[in-house]
Amino acid sequence: MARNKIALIGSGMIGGTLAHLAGLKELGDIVLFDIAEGMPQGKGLDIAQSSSVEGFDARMTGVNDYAGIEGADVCIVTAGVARKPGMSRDDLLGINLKVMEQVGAGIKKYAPDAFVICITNPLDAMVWALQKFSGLPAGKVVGMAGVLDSARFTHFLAEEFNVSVEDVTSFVLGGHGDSMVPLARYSTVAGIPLPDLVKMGWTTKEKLEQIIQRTRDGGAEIVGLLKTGSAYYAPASSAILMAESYLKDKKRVLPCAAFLSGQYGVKDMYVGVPCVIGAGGVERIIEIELNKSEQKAFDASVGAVAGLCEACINIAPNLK
Ligand code: A3D
Repeated sequence: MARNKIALIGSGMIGGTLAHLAGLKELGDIVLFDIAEGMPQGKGLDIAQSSSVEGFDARMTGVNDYAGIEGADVCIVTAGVARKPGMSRDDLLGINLKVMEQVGAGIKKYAPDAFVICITNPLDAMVWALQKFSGLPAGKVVGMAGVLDSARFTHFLAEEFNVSVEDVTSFVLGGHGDSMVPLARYSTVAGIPLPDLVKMGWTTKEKLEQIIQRTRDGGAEIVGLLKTGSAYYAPASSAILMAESYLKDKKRVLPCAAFLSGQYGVKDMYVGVPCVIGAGGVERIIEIELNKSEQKAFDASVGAVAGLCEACINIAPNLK
């Protein structure tokens, strides 16, 4: 059987890390695409030279022409600009929307059968625009955000409880970042929900609130420390998990920005919800019942995403 082909559209900090991880996991042959000449070629060559040391077989190719992504099974999109200190994700909207138009056209022409994972910010609006620009089926275009947000939540919870990250499951809904909705009652340590752990004295309500806020601000905390860009290791790991679930038909249940056509009462928008990712793309969207306060937080998150989509339509009326 021929190897899968994975196209990385944008070969910056996340793109390079994606290539390295996809190689280490032998997910397929990798094409790094970027508008910067020489950079995807250089990164591809560097990673390819690590393969003999690490012992993996994957062809790494760098290209500046969309023809190079032809026939890709998976496209992971990070093209655009990342945040600098003081910038919000939404400040990136105007610039990255134009980038999504080019990327969408490239995927439509050369990789119309691919499973597309968008990472470019502001995520929920960019994945929505990318699906429209590319014309691919909505179930084959998803946004990566929830896996990262829940990875951050899980990490902080494991630190608080001094237990293995493997025994913590966390559950987030809604838009990426500031408006995300962590669901404490569905987040567990070895199956024990967080509210029970508060009752058992493992932590306090106040500490839990602090952890939730730190999770919401997780991206900004790293931007503030790095000063020159945003997080890339954990975002890359998160997108690779989604790609692997698709390529291996693992049917993992992962929080993704998925196209909603009435689920949760939302239509024609991408919002973070739990999805089953398998060979069919987004095979199922899981609708859970929300209590009053969760519903209020979810509605606020949906409102924030709707505002971003409106801003996109003002710039590109053809998105309507
Ligand atoms: P960076 O290292 O700047 O890489 C972006 C790359 O895109 C650069 O190499 C550019 O040359 C390239 N690029 C710019 N315009 C185009 C174009 N028109 N066509 C093709 N390539 C182009 O950024 P990064 O890798 O750190 O981050 C990439 C994106 O991911 C940014 O928008 C971030 O805000 C976003 N991001 C999202 C998350 C989520 O959880 C959703 C997390 C972290 C970063």
